[in-house]
Amino acid sequence: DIKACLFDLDGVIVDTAVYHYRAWKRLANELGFDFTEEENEKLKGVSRVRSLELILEWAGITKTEEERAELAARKNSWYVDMISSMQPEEVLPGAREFLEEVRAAGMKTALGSASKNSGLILERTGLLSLFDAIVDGNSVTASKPDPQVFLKGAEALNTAPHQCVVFEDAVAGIEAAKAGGMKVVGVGSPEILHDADLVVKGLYELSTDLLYHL
Ligand code: B16
Ligand code: MG
Repeated sequence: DIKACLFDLDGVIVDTAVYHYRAWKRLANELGFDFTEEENEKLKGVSRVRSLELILEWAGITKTEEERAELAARKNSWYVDMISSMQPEEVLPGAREFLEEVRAAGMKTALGSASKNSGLILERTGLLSLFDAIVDGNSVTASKPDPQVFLKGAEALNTAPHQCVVFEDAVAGIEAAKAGGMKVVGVGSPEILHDADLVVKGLYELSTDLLYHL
């Protein structure tokens, strides 16, 4: 039986990827280079520190650890500026409704995100009260595909991993869920997310009875 649902944030609940992209692009442009939208895809679900390392690698640029910390902080200040004015309307189609349905069916909910800004995003979009636990970039030491973020979520909800379903848009997140012994629903394209137990285009396609067939 499924007792808990663990949700990724960016790409599943909200589309903050566009804001991440704008802020990283501005940083890259200030440093005198650019990166493609295709490269940007590789930053989804990846931590802030690792994202910067990848962008610098693509540009063939080396920076000291201290410089990297300053650059990541600069990008984050622009990103935080943008998400500070997010609105409840920016929640992806069906996400709020699905969270409500899951809770009404007696299941617990947790967030499992790489972001250190998840609290602000959930507050701005009015979703905070729909989560029983929040596990995000502030509480993990290993990033997806490591299962830590989801294992901590299961633990916070007092639920065994095999009784949890993870909702994820990133390949690394699907791997993390599988490594943690959980069921996983991919949100996005079936060609990319083929290791998931089920793939949907968005949470609007789901209802709780589909979860019992996973
Ligand atoms: P922050 P998720 C991830 O969110 C984003 O997909 C990724 O692009 C970002 O770098 C990461 O959060 C860290 O975000 O800079 O706010 O700590 O998909 O894991 O919810
Ligand atoms: Mg994501």
